[in-house]
Amino acid sequence: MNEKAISQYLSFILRHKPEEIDLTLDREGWANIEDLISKSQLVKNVALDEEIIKSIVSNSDKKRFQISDEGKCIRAVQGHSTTSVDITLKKLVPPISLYHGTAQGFIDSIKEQGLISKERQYVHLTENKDTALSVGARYGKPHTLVIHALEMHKNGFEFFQAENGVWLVKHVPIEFITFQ
Ligand code: HQG
Repeated sequence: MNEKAISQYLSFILRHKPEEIDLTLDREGWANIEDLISKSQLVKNVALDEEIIKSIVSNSDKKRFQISDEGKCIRAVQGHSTTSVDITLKKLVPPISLYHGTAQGFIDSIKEQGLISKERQYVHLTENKDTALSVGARYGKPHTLVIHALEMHKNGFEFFQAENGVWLVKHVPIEFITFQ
């Protein structure tokens, strides 16, 4: 496997399906690195070592992963669907506007329901328009939506920011979305 494939594998295990290799994540999402290496080999025949894991963590364009201070554990900083994880996030006042990247095929449904988190724990928002475009392009013709984040916050919605800067919110009702 090349680094990209290993990064996708780590995202899958650390965000979605740790049970697939019988790995335990704590509430904060941490997994023991030695365990991850031995169980990946045993169950999936995926060959990992500390060096490749640390290289992927530091090269991740979106800073998806974090190594614990003492160097023994790894976690994904956002994007989880597994309900075994509930990361303590910084609750912050958001900027006036944030962006959400989506695809053409979802627009009608978003116009009815607003933004929902689907399988993940949160709706993901970004300060960067280009990031939103590339996130949306994963599912088809991309669309960038403007989210009136500060207005939402004034109306009682809680905003969190993950370690890598991604903004997280549980739901975005339609009245706070501008469709461009
Ligand atoms: C859409 C990536 C229909 C939503 C990125 C999105 C991100 C609706 C898709 C992170 C809807 C869910 C998350 C509604 C939302 N009706 N469709 N009511 N509400 N949607 O992958 O935000 O590269 O779960 O617009 O950088 O695309 O993996 O979420 O298109 O931070 O590290 O449903 O994943 O990071 O898709 O991406 P996802 P997302 P990584």
